[in-house]
Amino acid sequence: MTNKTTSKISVIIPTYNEAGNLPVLIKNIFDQSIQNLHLLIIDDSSPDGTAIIANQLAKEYPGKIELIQREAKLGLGSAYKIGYQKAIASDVDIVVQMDADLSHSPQYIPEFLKQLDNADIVIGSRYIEGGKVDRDWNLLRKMISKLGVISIRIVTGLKIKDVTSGFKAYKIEVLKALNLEGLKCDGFGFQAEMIHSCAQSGYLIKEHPIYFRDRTKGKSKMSIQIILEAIKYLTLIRFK
Ligand SMILES: Nc1nc2c(ncn2[C@@H]2O[C@H](COP(=O)(O)OP(=O)(O)O)[C@@H](O)[C@H]2O)c(=O)[nH]1
Ligand SMILES: [Mg+2]
Repeated sequence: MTNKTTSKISVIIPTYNEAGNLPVLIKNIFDQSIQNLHLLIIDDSSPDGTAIIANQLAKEYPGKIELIQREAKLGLGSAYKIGYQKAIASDVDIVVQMDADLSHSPQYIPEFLKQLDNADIVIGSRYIEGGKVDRDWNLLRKMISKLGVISIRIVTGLKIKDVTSGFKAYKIEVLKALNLEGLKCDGFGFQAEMIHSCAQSGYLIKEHPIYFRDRTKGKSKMSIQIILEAIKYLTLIRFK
């Protein structure tokens, strides 16, 4: 159904304090010269003025960037949901989602789009052959990430290797069919919840190797609350 030359692509980018990263990210995305590609930035009133930067960029790339500004930090999961709903309502064929902190390289977007010819969802994966986490991650950081991924795989029974990746591409049909309101997590658990729902609905999910580079500007919003939330909801899912 999706035709490469005419497909409308929306890249959803949630931001919180990413003023230093956004200009580089956006230039890198448009440097990929992907036809009919639009950006949807969802900013939660970042105190560092990310929205001001986003508005300036929207002027530099007329008609290509839309900014949704929310009045408070309402979380990653709900930012994605708004982005998906917006894409569904605006004739989009393919949704790509990525972080704004340059951990997800736009060079992979064309590769994801190609993979969607034979899949419903593509996951940018750090944990399949060819994928890698930042070479500067120390052993503890690697272990925590791996432990998270493995626990989620055990709890959900998912066969996917990188269940917490936030770099993905979806055919719009998938997002239209999912019960987005039924998703409860707001942090990185949201990624696993989404993939779990997609797998349960029988969609074809492919992993594509990526190199995950650490952010050099700004701070991670990962917190112990986000980890606990993921554990709680995924346990509920398992025993439902
Ligand atoms: N709109 C919005 N974006 C968020 C929120 N929390 C994180 N983000 C963005 O989501 C992406 C991933 O967050 P990040 O802090 O890099 O998480 P990490 O990579 O797991 O450490 C980045 O683009 C953040 O700016 C939030 O509450 N609201
Ligand atoms: Mg990050």
